[in-house]
Amino acid sequence: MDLSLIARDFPILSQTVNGKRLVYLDSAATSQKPDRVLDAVSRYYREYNANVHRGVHTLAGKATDAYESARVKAAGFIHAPSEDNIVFTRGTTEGLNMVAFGYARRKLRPGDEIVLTPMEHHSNLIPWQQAALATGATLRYIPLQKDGTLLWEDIEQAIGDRTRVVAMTHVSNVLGTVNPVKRVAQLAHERGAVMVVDGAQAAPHMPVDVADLDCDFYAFSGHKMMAPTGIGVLYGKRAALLEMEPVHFGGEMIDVVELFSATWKDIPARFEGGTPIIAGAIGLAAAIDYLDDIGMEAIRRHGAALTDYAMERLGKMPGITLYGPSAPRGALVTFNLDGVHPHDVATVLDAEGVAIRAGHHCAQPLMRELGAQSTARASFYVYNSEQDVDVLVGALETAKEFFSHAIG
Ligand code: 7TS
Repeated sequence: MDLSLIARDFPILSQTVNGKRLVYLDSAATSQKPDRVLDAVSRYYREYNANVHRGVHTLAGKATDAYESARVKAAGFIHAPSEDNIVFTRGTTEGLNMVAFGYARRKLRPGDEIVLTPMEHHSNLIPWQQAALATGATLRYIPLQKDGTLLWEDIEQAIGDRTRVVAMTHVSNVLGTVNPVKRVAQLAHERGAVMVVDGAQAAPHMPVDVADLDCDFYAFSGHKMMAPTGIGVLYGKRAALLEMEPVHFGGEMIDVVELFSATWKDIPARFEGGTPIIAGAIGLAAAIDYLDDIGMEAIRRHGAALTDYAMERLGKMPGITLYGPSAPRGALVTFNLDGVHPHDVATVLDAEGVAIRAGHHCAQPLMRELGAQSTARASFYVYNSEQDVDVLVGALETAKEFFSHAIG
């Protein structure tokens, strides 16, 4: 597939913003959606909108088939052994909360340890703080190297006999660091712990094989991989899901209900209380088809090439501080323009039609480690090109000029 033509599939990208061609460099926050996904969602609402699993009428059957085939598709996308390993969620945040509250909180005892890294998104940090508070378990952090990576010796030291959970991001949304989650999962298992992976920034950008990683849980969000907002996936090993309690109780998830008690359906239905995110799952299936047609390995290579190019160009600009390791890394660059607040940088870039994110990126502890209040971040996806990076660099030159009084 010719990647240079892919942007045409995304209607939103053909607009101008502030009189300039829109250069969307904020896909780590949320990706844009191709026609195929928009059409699939629209078709559901226009042609077979119905609730799932409960109606005998034709539309209900069609909707149920589409919803359940999305589960099969999601399983295939991450090489899960079965669709029963796939719980549909609202996104990564909900998936990680389910694990922390439905699984870990039941298992943790005072003195047990939860091992994390300082680069975690708040979604993979606060649920564990809460689980620790509720159970008397303690949090332990693998220290971060200056270049934003983890040392294997530090990982080995942090994961001990009291570790019950290791929760780690696959790819950092700030540093771009790719963590060795397969090796960590192996170590966690040797020490009697479960491995929980935050895949929010990995699943959209590289081939993911949960069977090969051998992690116990893997959570990701549809909206960062071309699907609508409000749909995500929590993968769990069968044994782990069987030990997890539901956190949402109500319709759809029950087997038999008495006045004073109830029993649950099998996994994964027991985790999907209430009317599920039907349109979202259908959109996710269309997004997976679209990504598969391009090929996840091609997407990974494209992101890596653009990131290398951006690192090289930004690295040559005086006054720019870059954060995170060199390759391998996720498809993003995080930086600061010396003496200028990233929000001001982002505002000047916006006037040039360039959309980036500025702030703490939901990783306040990491910002403290980096000694930065906040940072600017440009993130790429398959619809971005080297030309987009050139526009970014040009807009940064404009910002530098604009703020030259501030940076002397
Ligand atoms: N984990 C990581 C590594 C993330 O990057 C994000 C979202 C989440 C979890 C949470 O995902 P959600 O879909 O449940 O919200 N990250 C970002 C970001 O970097 N900018 O905006 C959202």
